[in-house]
Amino acid sequence: MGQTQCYKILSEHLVSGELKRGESISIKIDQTLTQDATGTMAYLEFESMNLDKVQNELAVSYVDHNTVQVGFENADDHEYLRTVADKKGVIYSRAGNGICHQVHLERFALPGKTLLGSDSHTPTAGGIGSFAAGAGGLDVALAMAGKPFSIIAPRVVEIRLHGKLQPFVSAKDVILKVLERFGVKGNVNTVFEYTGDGVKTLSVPERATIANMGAECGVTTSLFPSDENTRAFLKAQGREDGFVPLSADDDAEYDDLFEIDLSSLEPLAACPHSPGNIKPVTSLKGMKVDQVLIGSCTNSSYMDLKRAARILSGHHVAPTVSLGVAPGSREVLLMITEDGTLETLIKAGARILESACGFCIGNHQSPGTDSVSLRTSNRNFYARSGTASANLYLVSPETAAASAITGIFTDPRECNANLSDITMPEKFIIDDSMFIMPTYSLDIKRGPNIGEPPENTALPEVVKGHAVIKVGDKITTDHIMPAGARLKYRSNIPHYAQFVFESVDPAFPERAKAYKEKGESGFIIAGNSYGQGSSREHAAICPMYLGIRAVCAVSIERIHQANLCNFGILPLLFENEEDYGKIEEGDELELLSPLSSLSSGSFTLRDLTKNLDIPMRLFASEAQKEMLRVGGRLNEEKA
Ligand code: MIC
Ligand code: SF4
Repeated sequence: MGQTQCYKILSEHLVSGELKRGESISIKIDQTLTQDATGTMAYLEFESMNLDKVQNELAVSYVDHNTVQVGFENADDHEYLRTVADKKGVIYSRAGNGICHQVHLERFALPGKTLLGSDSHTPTAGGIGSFAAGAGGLDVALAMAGKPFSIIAPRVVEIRLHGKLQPFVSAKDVILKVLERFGVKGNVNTVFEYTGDGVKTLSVPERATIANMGAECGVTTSLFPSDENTRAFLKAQGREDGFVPLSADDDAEYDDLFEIDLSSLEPLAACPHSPGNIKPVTSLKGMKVDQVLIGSCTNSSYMDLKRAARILSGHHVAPTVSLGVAPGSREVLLMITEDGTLETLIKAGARILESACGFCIGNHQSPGTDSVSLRTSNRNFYARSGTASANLYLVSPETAAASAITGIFTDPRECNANLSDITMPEKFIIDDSMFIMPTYSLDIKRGPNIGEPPENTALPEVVKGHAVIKVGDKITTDHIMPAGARLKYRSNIPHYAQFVFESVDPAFPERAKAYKEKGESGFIIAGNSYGQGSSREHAAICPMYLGIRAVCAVSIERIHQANLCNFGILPLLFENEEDYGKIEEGDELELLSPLSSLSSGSFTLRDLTKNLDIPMRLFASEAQKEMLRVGGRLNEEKA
């Protein structure tokens, strides 16, 4: 039987375990990336491992998430990141250089390599044929320490592309189609592998858009073959020597197949408040639009901006619309400056934003009350924009630009612009001057906002307390740990912990702390797909800091499950889904014999208020059980 591309890369990187679907395996990580919002914690964790320098092939630290710098905290974070990178042998990508995934694709990602990043959209590099996964900061710190990364050998779903996209229909519409089919839950331990004759009609940046939003389905990663288009992209980036051809064998066996005829696709939109809530743009036509934002790691490449500008050319943004454009990288900004695209955007009334995450993470550009915001980004979770009442629609740059002109949701196929000559350039403008190479000599600077990596205690013999909160389905890490205005506290856990579940129940932190002070263990009760979205390990660290010892859920997403184990919080799943409905917030709960249950993986949750015994299953590998016993991975490393 032939091999999938995924299993080819995995077998070359296998360190332990049997490469069989569903088995626990560990793989060697070649490259790592961090970004500032998860990076400070990752480097504090790396420092606690007492190694002189990073041990993996290439480690890059990007500053892209929080560059707003209201107050001293962000700037202090950046100084810590710059100096710790220098000391430990990490390349530092300065603020202004662009969004980690876009820049990594341009300058470092390579076919056949493994990449682990402390950001859930790290799979963007799957567009160039890297096996690229997102993880919590601690897992990335361990990879920088040369330790292998553990995953479940995934199911591989073939997504076979046929034909060619019609004008004004783009890569974003392809991934929205995939999201329509697979949704945002139930795809854990899965890899999407793109095949078929349609693949060769897509350039690497377009493939990257598709691979980027596989994260919204919850897959481990997405992969495109490495072919002549990959070679052309690497050549245009002056990196052709990194090219290797790579694809699945013709007789590779997949676990599932989804076929897409690219030529029959139409413009789509993900509607509030989930990237999986897909509708055709034709069904939304005419809806008033207040804000349009083009950018983010999904759609901020040179061609994305050029197509948007071509549609905007000769027009002006509607008086009722605010249009913002954030180029994905300094390279993209240089390219659009040189060829006049920037001028077209400015003349059309666009507000040019910094090459950074910015609006996508709710750092700025919060829309008005009850407004409609069209964005080319990848997440429209409730309250992520900073305005809870706003309605966010995720669309292609073409749909965004067309709607910015009219002020209403507009099908871009109604535009009369000609986009047919917009193709990937043969040469990009290469300027690496915003990367700082390590000298191993600087003293590490720590401002007052930089704390210590927090530690948990070993699993106690008695785990008893209250259901501190009960939440429903699809609780995202944005619900658990808000970013936006709170992002600047990422390096200060006691302060950041005051905002856990802010948009769901602002009284949660006080309640959790009060129980903790009485010596109790806290419980979170959750529905399906708990912890979807970001890789932020703060969604485990801060609840841990507030005394949470167990999350009892119907299902938990992959990265969040790993983060819970890394910080000693038990991820428990209901054996019988209907038991979720029997527990109420405030119920007194106890886990019977937690230490022996940890070994067997079968727990009994006693609801002392309701006088009920509820069977629970531990969602953890053998290696994770050990972390849970000692109170987290850092304790394990120190032992
Ligand atoms: C996101 O898009 O949600 C983020 C912000 O990039 C996160 C990382 C973070 O919370 O710092 C992610 O995707 O992992
Ligand atoms: Fe940044 Fe948004 Fe991409 Fe996350 S999804 S890395 S916040 S641009």
